[in-house]
Amino acid sequence: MIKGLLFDLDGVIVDTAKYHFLAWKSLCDQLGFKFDLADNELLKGVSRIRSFNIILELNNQKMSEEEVEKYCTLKNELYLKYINNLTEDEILPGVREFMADARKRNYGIALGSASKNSRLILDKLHLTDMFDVIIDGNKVSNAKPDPEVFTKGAEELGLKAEECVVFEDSVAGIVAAHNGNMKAIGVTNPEVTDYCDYYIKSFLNLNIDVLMRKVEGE
Ligand code: B16
Ligand code: MG
Repeated sequence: MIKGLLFDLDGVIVDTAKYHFLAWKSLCDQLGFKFDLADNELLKGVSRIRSFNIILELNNQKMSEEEVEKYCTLKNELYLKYINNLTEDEILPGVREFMADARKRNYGIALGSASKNSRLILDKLHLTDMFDVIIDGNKVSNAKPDPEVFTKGAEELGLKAEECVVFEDSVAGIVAAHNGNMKAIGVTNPEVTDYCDYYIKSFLNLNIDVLMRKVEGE
């Protein structure tokens, strides 16, 4: 029986991918690198450092660890300019209502995000209180598709992996859930339909009992 819900952040709760794109694009323009929306798709669910390494690979470039760190810091400064203006209006449709309903029904709720900015983002969205547990890029050493972010979430909720289900918009995140023996519900991104156990377009008007019955295959 499912007792815990593990939520990815970017692409599930809020569309911050567009701000990641603008920040990476601005950095790439400064460096004379190519970077477009198709490239940005490869960075969804991927850690900041890995993201920059993918950009370097796409541009046939190599940099020292120090330089990588320097440019990742710069990218984050550019990204935070957008995040500082984030408001509750940007919560994806139906998310707050779905989470409030899940809390009423005593599901454990955890965040499982690669982002190191997740606390700030949840605060800006006034959603921090919805979570029993927050696991993010500051708390894990292995990035998705490693399951660490979700196995830690389940552990801190006091639940077994098979008692949890993951909501994810990225292939890396769905593979991470499966690597941790958890079912994965694909959200918002049709590109993940072939990978997830069940797909929802959005949380709008989503009935949690019906969804859980489908996921548990009853
Ligand atoms: P930050 P998620 C991920 O968040 C994003 O999808 C990914 O594009 C980003 O590079 C990563 O967080 C790290 O974010 O630079 O804020 O630490 O989808 O796992 O919630
Ligand atoms: Mg995501």
